Amino acid sequence: MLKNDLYLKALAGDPVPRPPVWMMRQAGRYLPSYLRLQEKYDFFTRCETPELVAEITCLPIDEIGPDAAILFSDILVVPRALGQPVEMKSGVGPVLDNPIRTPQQAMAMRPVDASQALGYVMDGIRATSERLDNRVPLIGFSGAPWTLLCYMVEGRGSKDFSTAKAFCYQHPEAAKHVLKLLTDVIIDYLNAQIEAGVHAVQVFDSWAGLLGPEDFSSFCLPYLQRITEEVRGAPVVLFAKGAWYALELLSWRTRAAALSLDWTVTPEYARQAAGLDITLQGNFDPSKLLAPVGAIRQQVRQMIDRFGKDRYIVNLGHGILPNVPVAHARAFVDEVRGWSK
Ligand code: 1CP
Repeated sequence: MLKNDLYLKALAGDPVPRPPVWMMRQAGRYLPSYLRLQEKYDFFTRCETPELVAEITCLPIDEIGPDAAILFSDILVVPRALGQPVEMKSGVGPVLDNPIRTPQQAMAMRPVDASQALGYVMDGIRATSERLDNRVPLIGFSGAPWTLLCYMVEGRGSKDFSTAKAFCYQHPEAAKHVLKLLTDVIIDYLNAQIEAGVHAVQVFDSWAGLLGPEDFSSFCLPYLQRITEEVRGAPVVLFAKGAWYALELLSWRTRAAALSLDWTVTPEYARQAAGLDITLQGNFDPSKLLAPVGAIRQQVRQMIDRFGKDRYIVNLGHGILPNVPVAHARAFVDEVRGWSK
């Protein structure tokens, strides 16, 4: 039995004494204890070694105290499993081999058995569950098809992913072949994570906002719909960053338990667009964790007052920044833990 099930209660829409809190990318680069491990092991060694996955996933639980843990891994393990080696270059970010640049390359792609090819993630989940010892729920995750396609075509991070977008506009059939293949693999991957013990899964569509509403409906929505329909046994949270215009569609046309919000929408707008039957998560501007602690605490209280305590999960609007002082992250979480009406 979980000792703290606030996060799962909020996802189910059950009333809670206070909203749960966790931070996107909470296991990463702002924690000195993480940076020490970063010096010792390269990135994918950290992702592939169950004991390291368990240790890193639990760092913020021990040091900061959020109400959920997110598995230490990366969205780019999926392109890697599909045969595109990925290198994490310091100061540059991810660089992928053999980017998809022709329709022939796209059509030649074949799916893999995710539970086998990504078996090390499932081993990491089992090791993490043991170490967490039911203190808080464990969140599994995947990149969304669109966001993974962005990296697989562009070959690296980008501000506009214009090579990836050009590929979709020039070769929509080939792009959709890749999106469908990714969707199949992601569904198997998330189901395998659930079987291995995660309590909920989050789908990161970090680059959804690069598309306008029509292209979102063609390159993102159908695949997100299928994921929420075919992932079984745990709630699915969708984070379509920047796609504020799609909140209504995502709420009504998918089976997501929750929508994660970036900081460009007000609580009132998000609630009105999404309706009352879905949980909302977010949406503190990650840069505001650089404000003085007193201001952070005050704005967190205001955010909860505006979203309301139920059907709400306190989080950032995107990943925590590397230059956030640990004390500020702690103040953010603390303020929520001490909240009462
Ligand atoms: O060596 C390092 O520590 C590199 C930094 C790092 C870390 C800590 C990367 C490289 N990935 C991760 C872990 C990670 N990535 C987690 C684990 C949980 C946690 O840290 O708490 C998660 C959930 C992710 C998800 C992820 N990776 C996303 C989606 C969320 C988001 O931030 O939008 C994306 C887009 C990535 C790609 C990626 N991996 C790493 C970097 C620097 C990037 C972004 C590159 C870019 O800007 O395009």
